[in-house]
Amino acid sequence: MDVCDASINNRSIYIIMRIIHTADWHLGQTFFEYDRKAEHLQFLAWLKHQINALNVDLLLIAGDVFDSPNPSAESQKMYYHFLREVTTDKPDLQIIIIAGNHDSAARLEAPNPLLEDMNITVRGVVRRTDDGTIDFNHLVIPLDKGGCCLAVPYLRQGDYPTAETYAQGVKAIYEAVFDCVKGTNGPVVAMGHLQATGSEISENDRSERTVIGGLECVSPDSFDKEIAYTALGHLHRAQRVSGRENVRYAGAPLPMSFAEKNNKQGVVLIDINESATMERLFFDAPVRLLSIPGEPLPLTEVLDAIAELSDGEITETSPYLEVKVLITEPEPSLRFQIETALQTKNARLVRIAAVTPKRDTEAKVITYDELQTIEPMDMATMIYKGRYGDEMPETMKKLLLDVIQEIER
Ligand SMILES: [Mn+2]
Repeated sequence: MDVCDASINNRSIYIIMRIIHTADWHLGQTFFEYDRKAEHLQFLAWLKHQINALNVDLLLIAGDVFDSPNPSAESQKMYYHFLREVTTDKPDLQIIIIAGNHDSAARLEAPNPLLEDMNITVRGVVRRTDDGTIDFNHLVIPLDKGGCCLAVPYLRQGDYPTAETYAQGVKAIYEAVFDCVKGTNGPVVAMGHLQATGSEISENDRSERTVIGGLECVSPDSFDKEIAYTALGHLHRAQRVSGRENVRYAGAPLPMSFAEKNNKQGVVLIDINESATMERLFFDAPVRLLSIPGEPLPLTEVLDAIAELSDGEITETSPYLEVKVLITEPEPSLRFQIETALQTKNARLVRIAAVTPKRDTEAKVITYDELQTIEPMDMATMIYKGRYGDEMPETMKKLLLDVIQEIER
């Protein structure tokens, strides 16, 4: 467990408040073709248990509740069911939710008239007053235990004051919203769905970039030093930002891609007293992500690695499997051989990553004139070498030559 302390500068704080910060649920996400409903339900049940067992006062959900702006009826049911149950079990719980870039801001806010009766507030849309100025006060939510929350949702262009860059616009809105609460009593907490400078994404993995989406980096200076805790969403790896203990990403509760397989998932528990104390609560994701072998290896060795996996019936908790194969020549039956080897195994194949060896990247430039005169056989051997890093095998050369001669005749 990592427990840290961050003193809250000079604000007179005498209230004790216990917060859980979570984000990036991505309800409705499918992992490759697999539905993750069962995993999400387990997380929500675990979260509900934590809230009750730890007597939490405030739940902050920092965006990307849903994976899609148009969530399925099933995903919405899961979400409302959770909200209903958790507030029934614990009527004094306050919940604040902001929209992320995956959510539809307006859709997430639509049930507010009903949710507000349950002490749940959703902020998705940045409102403007009749004269066109941003309604900063609307983003300030008073907290039951005293103090307030700056509930700033994911910001789209036009949501922030005029600025040269996105990052400057975001900074300006946080400063303006903080100005609204300056001098008031009680702790201030902030929320955001953004990418902060000095934060790390899991790995240089294209799939994660696709899931989180690239946002322009926002300086952590945007969050005033007097803010007791800033609850961020968007990055799936739990972390503090730029060494500031009290500016954090809770991380996603489920790994969203193989790049995240070594992350620890969970939520952050924050106690606000004279200082803010943070502790991570870990959720053991019910489905493991397996990636074999450690490094891409030729197919025969990959098949050996598959043979070592445990046998068993496929259930909804069987691991998701990625298989990494080093390809040095065309292997048309690759998928078939892998699937056959997996037949009795307790693992669900979701991806075959076929990797070709590192090769000279000096691509030979061919002029148009050369293209007119190049022999088909030379073209084929060149492309083969470029793709597999090796000479084309003699048997293949011979077969190809037969075909070429057949055509020429
Ligand atoms: Mn996001």
